[in-house]
Amino acid sequence: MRPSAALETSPPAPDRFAADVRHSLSQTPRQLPSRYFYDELGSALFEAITRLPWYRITRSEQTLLRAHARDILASAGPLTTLIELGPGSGAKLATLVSGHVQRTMTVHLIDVSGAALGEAASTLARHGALDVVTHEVEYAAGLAEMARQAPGRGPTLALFLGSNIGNFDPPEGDALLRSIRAALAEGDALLLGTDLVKPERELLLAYDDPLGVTASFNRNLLVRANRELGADFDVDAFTHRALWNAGASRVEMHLVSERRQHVRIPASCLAITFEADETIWTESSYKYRESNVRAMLERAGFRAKAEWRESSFALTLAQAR
Ligand code: AVI
Repeated sequence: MRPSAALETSPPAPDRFAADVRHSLSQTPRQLPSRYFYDELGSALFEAITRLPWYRITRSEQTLLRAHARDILASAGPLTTLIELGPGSGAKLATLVSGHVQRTMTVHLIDVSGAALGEAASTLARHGALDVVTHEVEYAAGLAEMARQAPGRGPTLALFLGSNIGNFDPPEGDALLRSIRAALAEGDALLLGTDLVKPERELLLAYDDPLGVTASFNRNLLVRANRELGADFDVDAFTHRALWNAGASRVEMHLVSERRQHVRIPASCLAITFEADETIWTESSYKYRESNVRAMLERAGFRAKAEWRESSFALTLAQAR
């Protein structure tokens, strides 16, 4: 039976989080957007996830960047500009350029989080030869802003690392890669990090770790909704679930209601009855085969030129056609 969702009559709050929660929790199945994981606590929990022995993406990528920085930069050709979407702490870009960049380059960092941009800018400031420009907006808007501000900027390498592409459904991922391509000139390069398909057991341990850090990361969405939207989620009454959807080639994370319960979210003008076992789908993390990565890049106007692999993780350097 379809669970009841009593939508109150007043208009949604102007706040974007409130409006997105209203929209996504009213879908069937119910959802919450994964981009809201990253408040201060969520970012700290994600940082903890990257140190877990079962979550290899970040470590594999750092290993590849450290081992192949010279080759990666050589394949991209002489550069004047770097762009990174979602730079995190700036550690990945610092690893790539460290000791390999002699002349001054401009670096554009794009992220919705001002705190992340501040941290990345100060990490990169320690690498004297970089001029850092930050864009505190969503990726597509940041790319357009960067292209407007620096029209004749010279050879450019864009970076989209950490398999962040995997958190976008394929049509959105294609659209994002197309907007990266639109911001670049023919011959510019893109370095894309993608997590590859691996045995289900390994995938489930990475997204449902024995220490329960990923469970806390997932349930923190409810903590955030309680704090920022005045919601009354009983956080203890929702269980973390990770599953491998082989047909769609993605790990899904859900929050499962342990019992029938009512939740009010005043800022979203929403009151919901969750049935026992009803789920909120909070994240998709797509896993790729190498041929999928090449095809995805082709569709967006790139040609894969070189690839580096470590423990089922790939860095692909592609050139804008
Ligand atoms: C940021 N993103 C690539 C992570 C992933 O693997 O999908 C987010 C994450 N979710 C659970 N663990 C890590």
